[in-house]
Amino acid sequence: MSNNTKQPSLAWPGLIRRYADYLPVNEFTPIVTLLEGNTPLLKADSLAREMGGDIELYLKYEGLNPTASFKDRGMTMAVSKAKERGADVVVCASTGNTSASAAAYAARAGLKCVVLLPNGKIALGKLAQALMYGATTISIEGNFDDALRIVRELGETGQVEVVNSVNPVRIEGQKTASFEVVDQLGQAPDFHFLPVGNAGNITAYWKGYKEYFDLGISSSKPRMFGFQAANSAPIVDGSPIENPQTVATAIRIGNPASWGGATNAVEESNGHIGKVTDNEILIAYKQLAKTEGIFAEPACAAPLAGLKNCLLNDKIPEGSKIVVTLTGHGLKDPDNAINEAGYTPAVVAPELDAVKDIIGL
Ligand code: AN7
Repeated sequence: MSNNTKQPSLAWPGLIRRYADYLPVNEFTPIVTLLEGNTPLLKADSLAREMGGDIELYLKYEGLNPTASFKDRGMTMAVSKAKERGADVVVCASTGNTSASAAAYAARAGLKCVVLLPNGKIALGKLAQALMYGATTISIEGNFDDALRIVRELGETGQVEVVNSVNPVRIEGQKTASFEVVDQLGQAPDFHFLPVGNAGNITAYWKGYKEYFDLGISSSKPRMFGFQAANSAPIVDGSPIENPQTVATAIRIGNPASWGGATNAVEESNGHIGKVTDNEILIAYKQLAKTEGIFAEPACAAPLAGLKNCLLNDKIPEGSKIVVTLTGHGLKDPDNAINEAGYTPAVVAPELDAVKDIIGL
């Protein structure tokens, strides 16, 4: 694999080319990319102060990927490998973001894409993406876990390529987020917080941190702290949940495929897996946007709410460097945004004085 030395030095080549040495690709892999990765790591001093923590807080803003979620990291790998193997059709089950990403990368690769979605529980922006990118969209009268079960069965026919994170190359792509955090910070953080749904991402982050450590690129590894929504918290509660519910539809998952990966990350890193209520999620969701000017979808607020609770319980030593992954963009879910922010515009005559009255000038 060449590192594409012809690129001008400032051009980001996409994460496969950037991290090719650490990924299962070779010179014959057809790289399907939308130049994903290289997302900002934003220092969040105001939010840290509001949370009452004497901490160094950084936000890894994955909403700035090409389809506006972290899923693009795994999908550039999954679709590239599918193309390398000569697949014609990629298939996934999804709470929304995986389907948006799979549909985009399949379109880019000229492959067919089929997505299975839990009927009525998909944020509007994600559905719009899957439709616009031309995926065949099937609504399952059930939840994500039902959809994933069917996708696994489809995979066993050998006629389609499954691009859920049960496909190990998805995890390979997603681990590059940890590489970026270390490259951006100059070291690993003390703690890494993230939301947990199907548990692929916490598995991938931990793999990435371990690999950079084993290669001597970083000299420490973070403690991994994952958060589920209270009524969709099978790992915290210790058994699968038949009918998971949460306002954070991205993580409305009752039987995570990478359950073992998550518990392993938590055990090996001396980490923690916790749960937060929908009310705590919605408070943190609004607080992030108002305090930092960063709009992330509700699932991203789960680790922020979790961090607040950890600070209240004195679980975090003073001065700790903490990274929180904001996994998806706020525009994905306009319904929750408008419901939470409230939309009660002052409707006035089209005159300067009327507007000045409202402003109080
Ligand atoms: C914004 O799209 O499972 O624990 O089907 O969209 O790796 O599952 C999405 C998950 C966190 C949880 N934040 O990550 C799907 C899907 C956002 C997400 C998660 C998801 P995992």
